[in-house]
Amino acid sequence: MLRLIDANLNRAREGTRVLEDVARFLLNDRTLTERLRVLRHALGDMVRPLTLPLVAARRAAEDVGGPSAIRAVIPRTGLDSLVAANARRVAESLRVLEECAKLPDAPAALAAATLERARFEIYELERLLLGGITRRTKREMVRGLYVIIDPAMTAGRDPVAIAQDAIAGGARVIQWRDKERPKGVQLTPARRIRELCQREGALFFINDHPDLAVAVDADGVHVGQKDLPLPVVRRMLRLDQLVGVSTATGEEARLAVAEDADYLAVGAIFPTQSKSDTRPAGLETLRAVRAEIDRPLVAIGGITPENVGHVVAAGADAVAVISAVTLAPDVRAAARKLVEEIAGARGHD
Ligand code: TZP
Ligand code: MG
Repeated sequence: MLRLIDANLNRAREGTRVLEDVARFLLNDRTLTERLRVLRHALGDMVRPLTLPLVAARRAAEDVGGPSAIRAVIPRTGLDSLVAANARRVAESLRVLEECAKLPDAPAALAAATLERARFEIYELERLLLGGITRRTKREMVRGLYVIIDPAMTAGRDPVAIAQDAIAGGARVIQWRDKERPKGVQLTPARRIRELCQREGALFFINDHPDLAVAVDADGVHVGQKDLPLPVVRRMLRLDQLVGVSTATGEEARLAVAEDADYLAVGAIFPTQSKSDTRPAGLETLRAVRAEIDRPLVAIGGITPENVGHVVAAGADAVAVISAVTLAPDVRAAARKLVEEIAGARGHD
């Protein structure tokens, strides 16, 4: 029994250590790192009285359940499968230890209740880690042309068709923004655009409404300074959904990052007719925010093919527009022109 306990304890601690390193070095997530560290230490503390007998019983080469058995179940294709494999490794080992703890001749130090709590904690931490990994991957996709579809700004045309043409012209991110109609009415067009985006590999955000973002399974939600605060929005979303935040000053940008926004919109860079209550941010603000913040930055407000080069030069990762695309007579050509100008300003293509 000592060998069984030792082998499973080592597997649980090694797996937790891998998860901890993913949280620390790849996700830079202090909370998750700390929770994993606490769990690993709790296991260590529990079996400290057993250290000598366990080490004396160890025969590492014959340990049960090596990692190869796990690899066969979950192919390693990326960070998410690494996390899933190690979470399983930890959970399985904890389960074996739990069973050992219930045996009549189990060492007194082995506490079944502690082991069960640790196993539930690992299930929860796995969910959080996987959500964090997906968000990190999707953040990288907030680049290039970002088109906001407002059904009141399509020159009478079908907003779904406008989204389709914008994507065909090269838009990589689409946002649904309806300030007028009830959410029940928005559901169908938002769902259809969501499907389009999924098919074409574009990201899809919902403006203002986290509940609608959950309902249509969007990649995330975009909120302004007067919408629900970011931490509240975060709790309403699935763990893998992103939150973008509108900012007009360095201070707002810093706060948004402190609250773990996935990307920041900065604007209005230029005067715009499309929104009445904008605050001027300008290229200077964009440059200043770029200098201190390494989350994706989306410039917004009055951006056209003529001025987009300055916006990219000031450090924008993505460029959000309404009128330059959704009011254009040829939506696809207007999107393509912006995409070409963005690529040209970046110095490639
Ligand atoms: N937020 C800041 S400016 C703006 C929004 C929604 C409007 C952008 O529209 P346009 O037509 O690209 O200037
Ligand atoms: Mg808003």
